Amino acid sequence: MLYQLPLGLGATLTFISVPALVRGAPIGARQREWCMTSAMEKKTVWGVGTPRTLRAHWCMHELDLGYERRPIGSRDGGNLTPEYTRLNPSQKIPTLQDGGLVVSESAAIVNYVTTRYGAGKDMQPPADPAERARYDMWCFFCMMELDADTLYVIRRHADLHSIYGDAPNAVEAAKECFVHQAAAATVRLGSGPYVMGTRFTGADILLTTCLTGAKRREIPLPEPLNRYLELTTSREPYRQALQANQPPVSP
Ligand SMILES: N[C@@H](CCC(=O)N[C@@H](CS)C(=O)NCC(=O)O)C(=O)O
Repeated sequence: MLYQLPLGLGATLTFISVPALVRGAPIGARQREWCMTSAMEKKTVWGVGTPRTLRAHWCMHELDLGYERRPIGSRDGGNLTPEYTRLNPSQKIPTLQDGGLVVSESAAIVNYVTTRYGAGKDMQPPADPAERARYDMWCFFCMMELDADTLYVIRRHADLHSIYGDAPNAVEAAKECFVHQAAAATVRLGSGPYVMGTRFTGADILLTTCLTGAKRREIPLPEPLNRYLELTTSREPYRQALQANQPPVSP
């Protein structure tokens, strides 16, 4: 078992439990590296201006992690440079660098950051396998059913139709699909208030950023999801992340 002790100023001391050492549990090279690395390591978030980049900024702000911001956009060529392509060959944003570690995929970033640094704020994904399954269900549901399968189809074939082609039927079907899946989310959320119950987790970052995307496209949401959004988007770290996610003002 690993424990994290916040030391203030963003530093965290990580140590392994005495019983594990007494039992002679082998500490793998990765785990040792994990133990030795502190929250003081340089962190960089690449990417601004989209709900997917917002996820990365939001989890960093929730956990008060200092980081450098590299404000590249998805359509300004910043994602196509050799420097960025070396970090993320898919040339998509966001990407996180944490010391020597590079993580892409917005949900993976949220889950990495909250797993590694979330203990102090009770934001770690659950350790219990059944609870973890419920947490994973939310994460994959948000990424597949609400994001890739619906919002991103709308993004490509409505907002970016000049690049990806007009597909009005696909856009309409994606909107209907979102409405259907939002109804499922409402049932699963129950009385919440957060997706995992009383504590705010990375899964809430994923759900919120999908729901705000739907609202921007005027997809109607059930009232409980509107109330949920009021709760999650009134968090100070969300507001800070919105600022951090702003593209640079052109001269
Ligand atoms: N599954 C990825 C999707 C990332 C993604 O699609 N990013 C868009 C901006 S929202 C992008 O970089 N698009 C550039 C392109 O398609 O060329 C994630 O969640 O991080």
